[in-house]
Amino acid sequence: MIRTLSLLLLVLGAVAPVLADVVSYEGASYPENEVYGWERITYCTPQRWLDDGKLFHAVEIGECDPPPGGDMDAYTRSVGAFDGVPAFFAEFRCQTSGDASEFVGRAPAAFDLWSYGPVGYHFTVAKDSAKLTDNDLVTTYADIAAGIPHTFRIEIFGGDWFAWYVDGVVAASGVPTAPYPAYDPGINWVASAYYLDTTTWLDYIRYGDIPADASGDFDSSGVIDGEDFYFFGEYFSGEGVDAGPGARWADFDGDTDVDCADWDAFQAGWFGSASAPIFSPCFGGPIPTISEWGVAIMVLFVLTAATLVFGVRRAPL
Ligand SMILES: [Ca+2]
Ligand SMILES: [Ca+2]
Ligand SMILES: [Ca+2]
Repeated sequence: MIRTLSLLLLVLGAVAPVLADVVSYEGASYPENEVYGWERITYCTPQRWLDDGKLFHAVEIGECDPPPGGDMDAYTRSVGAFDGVPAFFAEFRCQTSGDASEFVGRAPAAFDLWSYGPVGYHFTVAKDSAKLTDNDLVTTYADIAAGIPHTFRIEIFGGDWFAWYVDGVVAASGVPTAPYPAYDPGINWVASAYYLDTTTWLDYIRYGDIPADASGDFDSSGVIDGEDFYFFGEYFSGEGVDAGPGARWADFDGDTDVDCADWDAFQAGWFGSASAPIFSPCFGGPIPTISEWGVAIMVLFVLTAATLVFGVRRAPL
């Protein structure tokens, strides 16, 4: 009873969703706090701050040792809860001022799916280039436009197939050496300086089971409810705009966009006796922010406390 109550209070105190089969970091607070549960590892004196749902890093060289190598701000956590799942994804959005010459030092920004076995996927991102080193140590580079954020995504189907997407376009694919997640797997986000000072920001990291197409069920919980609502807004693209591979679950009519026609289907499938919340873009207002969303469905969290306890088990805090 005490554990149930403490979990409920933890959820009510948060503005971040706690999901059953997806884990998300949305930049509303620092990753290592009690809601998100990452472990932070730093070297020298990295600076960081939060602004508008994003985690900013400023890393410099020369304050502790002469280069190469300088400030590092790293975050890690296990993804062992997803060992053996048949279809796994990880997706993050970021922007950095760092140069691709920093790649030699695994800088300026890095995202790793690692393990103690033969399989791993390592992303390195600069202002105008991204690099993927897959489990066969094959390296792929992708040019990206400087000065704007980019979305990186990987989908892994056991030991059968993986695909790496940059802004929704396949940049690399192949047959994995072995299934992943497996072999005591983990995930990292790292901002660091090797020869150059850099500013990097992270909008989100999301990973877990790939939700079923056209299901409206982002967290694969079996129902469409408040835990899916925020993400419907996140992937909403508007009529005729391809919402990308991360949004297939919200594209009910299969025409690549997530628009108000999809919203009609989403709310029609809403779970329970209560109506879906108002979704402003389909009623003439702005897209709700995560904090607005958090307040709006707080009552729903109370009513579905038992479901949330199950959710916490699959998304360890
Ligand atoms: Ca964010
Ligand atoms: Ca759901
Ligand atoms: Ca659609």
